[in-house]
Amino acid sequence: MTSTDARPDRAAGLVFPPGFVFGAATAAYQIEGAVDVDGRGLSIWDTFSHTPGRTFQGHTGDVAVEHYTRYPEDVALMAELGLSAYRFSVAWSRVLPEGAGRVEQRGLDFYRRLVDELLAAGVDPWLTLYHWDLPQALQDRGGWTDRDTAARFADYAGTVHDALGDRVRHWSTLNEPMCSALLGHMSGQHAPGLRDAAAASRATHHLLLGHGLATRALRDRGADSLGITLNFTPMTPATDRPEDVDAARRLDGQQNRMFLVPVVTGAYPPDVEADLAAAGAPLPIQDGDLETIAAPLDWLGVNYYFESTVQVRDRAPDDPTHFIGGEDVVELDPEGPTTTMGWGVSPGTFTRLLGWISEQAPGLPLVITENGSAWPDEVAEDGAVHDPERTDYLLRHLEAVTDAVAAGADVRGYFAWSLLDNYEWARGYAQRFGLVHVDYDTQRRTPKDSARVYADILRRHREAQG
Ligand code: IFM
Repeated sequence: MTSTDARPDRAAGLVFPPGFVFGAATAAYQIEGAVDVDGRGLSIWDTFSHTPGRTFQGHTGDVAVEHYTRYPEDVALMAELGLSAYRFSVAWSRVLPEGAGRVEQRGLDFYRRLVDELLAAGVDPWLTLYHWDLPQALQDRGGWTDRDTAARFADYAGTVHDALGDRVRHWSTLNEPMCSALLGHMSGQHAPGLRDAAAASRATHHLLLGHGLATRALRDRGADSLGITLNFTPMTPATDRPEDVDAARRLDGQQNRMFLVPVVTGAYPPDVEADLAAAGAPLPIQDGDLETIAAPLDWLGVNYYFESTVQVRDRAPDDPTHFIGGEDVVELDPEGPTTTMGWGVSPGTFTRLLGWISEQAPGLPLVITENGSAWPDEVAEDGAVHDPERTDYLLRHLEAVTDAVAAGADVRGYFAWSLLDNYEWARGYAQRFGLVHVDYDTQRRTPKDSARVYADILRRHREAQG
């Protein structure tokens, strides 16, 4: 039996709880383009992507996939695929071009139009306030290393809710603050491109503080479906040598626990606080911050792609670590097939991760806000995009979710990353994560085979609900 023949059976075996939400996700800078229209201010990603040497072949998000003008076509695609929800982010610098103060109504109007289009198509909007694109004006005042940015983020959250709160129910504060803090300030692989442990530690705390303050601002306005989106990479030691076991503890601390634990318990893990202090980069905690950070949530967004195996070893000098004090640790190349990102495929780890998160955050529903894979997709002679690897990845990870649910995890939804091929940050347009292929010369959209399989799973789920 070929894998194509096997697909319908695998899809039929996937049974999800009643009310389970199925969607796809994107982020503003990765898809919108139109960076200089309707009064949009610059963001740190405009600056970073236009700095020579920072991104693959100098790629920028200037054009991206022109979602800013093509959103009606994209919403129609979502409806065609039967998505019940769409997760997108708002570009802060469209709404507040200087990051604070003057509100640009034309920027808000774009999101009003988008949301109205979604609602008319029967697709529930899930809005993320911050997916890495800090207004450059705030970066010029210190960005996330400056405590004031947390307060500005809460003001921005209130402004967006005042404009869209009547029609958007589901709100996420931050997407993957680990990447903003550590890839942005420690390894410098993301905007703003710093390599400074103290800055990374300060950014970590101020992002989390911003999350807490924004949560309060949204609650004050009546929001009742609020979450934060964290990215998890389980860390396994390569050997049972004590130094490798400790390396896995350290990286797990900063990748996974440093963000989850304060949000759900109101305290940083003591070992992580100690590691950062020992590296000369203590967290700049002030009285009351942790209580703010632990503001109650309605759900936790979980992003999962791959697992990592780590070992104490010399790093190449041109390979900066994401982790504070992690200069002596290497993440090994995965065994087995990898995606074009070089990431391995580990659905079983996903099931175990969801169990672990459920233990850390008892009573908090989980929503898979991102999961997906990049492959070398092309439009075939028959006009279709055959992506058996992505289809297999999707099916295996959906199976992993059902396994986690069967084991007791309270998972309420799944958003595939991504709806469309798009701008993969420093990796540019070379990485295709979409369920829908985009020809970057013509902007033509073509649903891949994986999109059809996903649509089939969603249709079965709807029919099972009656
Ligand atoms: O494209 C990114 C997204 O912006 C955040 N999560 C991971 C994805 C794939 O790298």
